[in-house]
Formats: sequence, C-alpha cells, structure tokens
Amino acid sequence: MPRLSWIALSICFATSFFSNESLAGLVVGYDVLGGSELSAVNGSNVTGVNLTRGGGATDAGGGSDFATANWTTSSYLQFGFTSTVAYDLTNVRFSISGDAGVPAPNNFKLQVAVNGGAFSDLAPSLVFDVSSNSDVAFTNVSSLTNVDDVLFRLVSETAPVSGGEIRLFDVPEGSLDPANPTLDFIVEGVAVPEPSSGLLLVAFGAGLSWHRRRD
Ligand SMILES: [Ca+2]
Repeated sequence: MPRLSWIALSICFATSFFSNESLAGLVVGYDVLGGSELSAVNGSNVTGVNLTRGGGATDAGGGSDFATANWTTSSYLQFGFTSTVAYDLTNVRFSISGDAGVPAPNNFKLQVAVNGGAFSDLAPSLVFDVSSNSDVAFTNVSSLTNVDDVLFRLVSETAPVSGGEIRLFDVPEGSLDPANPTLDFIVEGVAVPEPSSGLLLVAFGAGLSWHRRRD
C-alpha cells in the first residue's frame, strides 16, 4: 500500500480514538427550583424528560430547592431522555440533603428502564449523608452503553416511619457543569461515534490507494 494511504488510514484510526476518549458532556440536566416538576435541559441531539415525583412522594415546598416529602419505599424521582444519537453514560450527579428536624430517607438506588422496557435495579445503591448538603455521583450508570432511550428512577430503599423529606439543592452556579452553569442535577455521557464517519475515512483512504496505484 502506498505511503499516502497509510497516512490516510492512520488519520482515520486517530480520529476514532480521540472521539471515543473525549470528555463526558451533558446528556440531560435540570435547574433545581421548587414546584411540581423540573424542566429538562437537553444535551446534544437529546430530548430530556422532565424530572417528576412519583409513588406517593409530594412537593414539600422547598422554595429554591426541589423538596420532596412523604417518602415510602415505593416513592421515587423520575428523569431521563431520548436521543437521536446513542450515548455511553458516565454518571448522574446532584447535591442532596435532608431538612433540619425532619426525618429523611438516606439509602437510595437507581432503577432504569431502557427502550420503554420494565424498570430494574442498577446495583450498587448509595447511602447519602443527609445531615448536611452532600454531593452525590452515581457512577454505576456506566454500565449503560450505546443507549438512546432511558428512564431513571431514584428510589428510597429505607423510608422513615413518619415519611421523610429530601431536598435537591440549587448548587453554586457553574460548580457542577461549567458549560451549563445554572444546572444542579445532570446526567453525563459520551456520544457514541457514528460508524458512518469512520467508514467514510476508510473509503477516503482506499480511494487514495487506488489513485496512487494508477499513477
Ligand atoms: Ca441552579
């Protein structure tokens, strides 16, 4: 194979390598406020699902925070996305706390439903320090690769007898995602490279090879 073709193929593989290694970015995020639900902020090629409460959990009137009361072991916060490109997910990050003087659940798991299927548990679960404002990262979502339709539920595993209250916090601007400074709750991932772009480069390399053979 002529040297020019090797150079073209090397560029092809280098491009594939660096696009796979690019830093994780926003898939879907939320700017935390009080109220019944949080509007989704969409990453590239994504339509986010608004963050809502379910399973009997109720709005605790958190003001600038998203406060949820009356947790039982079937209560949850739901969020997710659909996308026109596939993503390898990396983490779900947010900041959470109990409310002073109010019982708070502190043991949570993520459940996931892919492509409209049934919800299943993503192990392991996490125990939060709800005595103060704690930053949380679920990295177990990295088991979700090449996905474009995902619903999550953040489910309490051990709810206090008298219900309980948890607040998602409005974090300092830019501390979670500098590119989207108002966001306080984010799902991050890496877009899976389109195979067609790699194939085009291979075709480009093959074309150069053919051209050189004719010289
Ligand atoms: Ca915010």
